[in-house]
Amino acid sequence: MDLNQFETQYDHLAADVPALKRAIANKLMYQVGKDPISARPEDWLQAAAYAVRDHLVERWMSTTRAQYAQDVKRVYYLSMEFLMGRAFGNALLATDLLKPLKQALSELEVDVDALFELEPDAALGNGGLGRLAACFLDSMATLGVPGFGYGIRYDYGMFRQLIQDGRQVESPDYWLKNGNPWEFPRPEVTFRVRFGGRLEEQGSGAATVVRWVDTEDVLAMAYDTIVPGYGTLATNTLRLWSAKATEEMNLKAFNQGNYFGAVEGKNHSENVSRVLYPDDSTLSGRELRLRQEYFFVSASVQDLVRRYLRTHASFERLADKVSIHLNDTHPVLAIPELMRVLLDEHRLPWVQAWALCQKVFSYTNHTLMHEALETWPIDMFGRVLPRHLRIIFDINAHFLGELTRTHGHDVELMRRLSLIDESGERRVRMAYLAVVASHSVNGVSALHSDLMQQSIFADFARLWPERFNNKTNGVTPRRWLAHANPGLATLLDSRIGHGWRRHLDELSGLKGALELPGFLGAFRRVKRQNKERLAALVARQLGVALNPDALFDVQVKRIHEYKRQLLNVLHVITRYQRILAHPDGNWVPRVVVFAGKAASAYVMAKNVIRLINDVARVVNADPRVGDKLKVVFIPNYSVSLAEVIIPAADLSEQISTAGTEASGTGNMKFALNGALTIGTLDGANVEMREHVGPDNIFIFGHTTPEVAELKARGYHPREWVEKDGELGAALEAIRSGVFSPGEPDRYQAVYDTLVNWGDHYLLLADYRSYVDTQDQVDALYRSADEWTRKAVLNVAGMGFFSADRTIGEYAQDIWRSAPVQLPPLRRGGTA
Ligand code: GPQ
Repeated sequence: MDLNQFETQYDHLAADVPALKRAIANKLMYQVGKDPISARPEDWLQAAAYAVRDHLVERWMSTTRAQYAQDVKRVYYLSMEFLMGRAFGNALLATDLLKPLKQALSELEVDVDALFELEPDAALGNGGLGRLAACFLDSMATLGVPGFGYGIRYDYGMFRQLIQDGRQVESPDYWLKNGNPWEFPRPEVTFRVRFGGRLEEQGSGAATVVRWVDTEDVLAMAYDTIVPGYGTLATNTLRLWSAKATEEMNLKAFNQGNYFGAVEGKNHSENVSRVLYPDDSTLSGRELRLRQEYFFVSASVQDLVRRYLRTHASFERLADKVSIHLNDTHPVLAIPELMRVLLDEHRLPWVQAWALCQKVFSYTNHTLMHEALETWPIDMFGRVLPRHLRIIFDINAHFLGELTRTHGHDVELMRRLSLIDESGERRVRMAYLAVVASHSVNGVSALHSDLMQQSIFADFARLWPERFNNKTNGVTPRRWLAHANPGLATLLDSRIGHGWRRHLDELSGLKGALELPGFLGAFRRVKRQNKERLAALVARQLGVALNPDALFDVQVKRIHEYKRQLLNVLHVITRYQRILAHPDGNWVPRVVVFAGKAASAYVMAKNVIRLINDVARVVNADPRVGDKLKVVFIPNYSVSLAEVIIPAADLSEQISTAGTEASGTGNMKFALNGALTIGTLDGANVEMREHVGPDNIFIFGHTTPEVAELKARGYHPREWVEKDGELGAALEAIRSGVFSPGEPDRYQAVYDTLVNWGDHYLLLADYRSYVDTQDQVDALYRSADEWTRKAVLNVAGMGFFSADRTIGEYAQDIWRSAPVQLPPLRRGGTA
């Protein structure tokens, strides 16, 4: 085909205001099908989104063409979760269209800011793990890494959280109800995914052929979303799979006479992509979850093998052209699935297929917490995926055979390392399968990667030390600074230039700005404006008036016992009690902000949400307190809410028990936006302290070895209560119903968890050090310039925590992939 005819005929998209106005009006009428006279804001939003999307399409096509022409190595990032948030602002950043688009819309008499607020978040993830995947997509595109995201197009994303009478109520998030202008449906890209059935064997020994028959099938249909890079032509693809009933299912519906019954069956098979499991860092263990995991990895593996075979005649070069990265264990079934495709469909010998797997796969671990480590009962597994269970048994037999050759017949070692847990109900250990099949296993912060090799994977780390490595997490500066904090972005541009968006290390240039006249004041004014923006949101949503001069102390993240929101609450109560004791004291006014969702079945986390709301109600209504202390729980924490909350924070709470938070990424976003951190030496806090300097971060509490020692010695929470009057008083207020006068024993279980049932996460042992450190926070806040200096030094030290740095390391050390070569981006968006 003569591609030039397209080049010459295509009317290059103009980015000036009149052209954008024409484009938007055009989309409104011919794509959305609305008369401007009756168009709703939602219709204008769609029209504007289509108009902006057009500016990415040419880049997308030239990137894909270049990838093929250069036969690059492709990186497939498999993840059950992509917590993307809104797409519009990000596309405007990439295309540099924010200003002209605003102008165009206002000339069309559309309220621009209200428009952006109408876009639903793509909330296809729970928290840190899913948001990390989204930041990584952004960085892969920006660096030109030929990266594909593969995941599930859930009809319902993370639930919407309502707070009713102080309690969390979940409501479904049907984010697709107005259509999704950012996706391209690909009905022609559809794969058959098989479940159930039984195995038939022919032949024996090495020549055995296994056939998987009588399966119940589902179709996986692709939906593509453009992932724009920043400051580059390079764009990547996020391909999400949606379940569709097979033709047989449709025919059955037609022929059987039992129309409704058959359509029900069709609905049933389409349930596999219906809803995101809202469990963060816990294994749900449900069969539908296992089906979801297999559904999306099967479609992805079939798709990437087909793409490889388009340009290669054999599998010889597979490992030079393909990397498959497993984001935690959720996509680990890709391993037996690739084995199945190579063995059963392409008849490769076992040894060759297995060698390819080990070169292609790499795996990231995101937690050491026992309740999150995936294992599946053999019975269920065998019913849903009999062929894959057989392959896993074979992998295990080869692995244990090899172990015996190298380490002798050590039964205890085999029991510990086996892919099958034989203690009790037999279960498949998904994390072990990932380690055995991958050439690289990484943790997400220096501390976590060390602990991972000392704890859950200790035996494997002794066996294959070269396989284990660290890749400290990072966040994208485009969304989390340029987009979320335009005020700070403008100030940075004026002092250190524009380059930090792609080279975050350039933030270190801020150190030189510290002494410039007016800089600290300008920095403070930006923070103050962001606090006003958040205060307006809180006034609107909760009817609580916040004083923007107060210290904004913020903890936003999933509600989890190990993250210790309750420790924060204990401090709030202590502060409240101190204020009541000395109402005329010279208090530093504080606003304590909480937000976060609890898994729907996590009773203790839901209790914590209710307690926060009860404490807030009592404190905020107490006339003796006034502006000295305000407490708010902002409902429905999400990416788009984080974009408003984080830039407004003075103090960032990162207070998990040392050794429990794998990395954290919120911690990085706060510091990047000029908040000081109060935190434990946990996860990436450890490295943040090194990068911002120990004088510019508030560290408290037991360290990881101290936690271990305390537990080994025998931890008795009651002893810690008895020696600390303020701690006793705070706990007693919770227990006796000060915050739930209508139901005084409402928080008996919360109290018991801490005082009588072991205080598993050592809140009481860290309380004193935490509260004393909070006093130091107050003292520093009294000297505005000193505080601001430290805040600036936090921003200046955050260069390392760019997801671009992280992805650069993955590309170099793990994937060994080179960037696609493209002409530089010219203004106007084309090559
Ligand atoms: N994380 Cl295993 C999740 O958000 N969900 C999960 O299911 C698991 C981990 C988080 C982890 O708790 C954070 O410390 C990390 O910063 C984040 O993954 C990304 O690595």
